[in-house]
Amino acid sequence: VELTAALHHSVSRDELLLHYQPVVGAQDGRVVGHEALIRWQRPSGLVSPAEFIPLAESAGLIGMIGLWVLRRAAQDLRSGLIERASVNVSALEFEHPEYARRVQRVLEEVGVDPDQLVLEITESALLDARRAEVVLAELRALGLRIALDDFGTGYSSLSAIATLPVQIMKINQSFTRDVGLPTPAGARALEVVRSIVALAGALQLEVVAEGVETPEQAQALMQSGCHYLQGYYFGRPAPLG
Ligand code: G
Ligand code: G
Ligand code: MN
Ligand code: NA
Repeated sequence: VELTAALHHSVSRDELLLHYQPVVGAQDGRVVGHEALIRWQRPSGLVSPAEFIPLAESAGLIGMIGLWVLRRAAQDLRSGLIERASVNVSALEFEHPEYARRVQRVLEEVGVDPDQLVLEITESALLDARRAEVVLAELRALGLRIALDDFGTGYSSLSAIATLPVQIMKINQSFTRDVGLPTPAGARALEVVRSIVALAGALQLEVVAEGVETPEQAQALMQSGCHYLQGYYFGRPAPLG
C-alpha cells in the first residue's frame, strides 16, 4: 500500500528513469538500437520493474507509467541521444481502447519519427486475438513496428505469430542460455533456436536473441541465423551518456 502510494507520485517527483541496453547486429556487433528499461529511483534505493510494474498494473497506474516511458524514449530519440528504441508495453496498457490514440498523441507531441520506435509486447497481450489484431493494425498505421517479446514463454506463441502483424521476434533467454555450451544440452538448445529462426524466416520476421552473456553464445547465435543480439556480453542496461 505504501509503495503504491509512492508510485503514484513517482512521475511528479521525477523518480522514474530509463536505462538503455544496446541491441547489436549479429554479423558485425554494431549497435543498431536500444531497449528502454524503466527504473524507479526512490530515496531509499532503486526499485526493480519486476517489482513495481505488477503493482502499477493492479493500482491502475500502468497507463500513466507506460506513456511516461514512451514519451521519454521518444524525447531521447528526438534529441539524437539514441537512434532507435524499443519500449516494453504491458498487456494491460495494450488492452486500453484508447491505447493507439494515446501513442499517436505522444509521437505527435514529441515529433519523433515512428520508424525509430519499436513496441515490445508479450504473448499475454495477444490472448484476445481479435482485439490484438485491431490494435496492432492501428499501431502499424502509425508507422511503428511491433516486437513479440519473450517469444516461446507464453501460451499463444505459434498462433500469435502466424496470424498477427508483428515484425520482430525476441527469443527469450530461456532458449539462449545453453546455446554455445559444448554439451548435449548446448547442442539441443542450438537446434531449438535454429528451428525458431527458420520459423521466423518463413514468416519474414526479424529475430533478436536475448540474454547473450558469453562470446560462445554470441558466436553460436550468430551462426544460427539470428539477426540481432542483446545481452550483458554486449552491454548492460545503463543510463544514457
Ligand atoms: O531490467 P529488467 O530488470 O530490467 O526488467 C524486468 C522486467 O520489467 C522485464 O520483464 C521487463 O520487460 C520489464 N520492464 C522493464 N521496463 C519496462 C517498462 O517500461 N514497461 C513495462 N511494461 N515493463 C518493463
Ligand atoms: O522481459 P524483457 O525481455 O523485456 O526483460 C529483459 C530483462 O532481461 C531485463 O530485466 C534485463 O535487465 C535483463 N537482461 C538483459 N540482458 C541480460 C543478460 O544478458 N542476462 C540476464 N540474466 N538478464 C539480462
Ligand atoms: Mn523487452
Ligand atoms: Na524479452
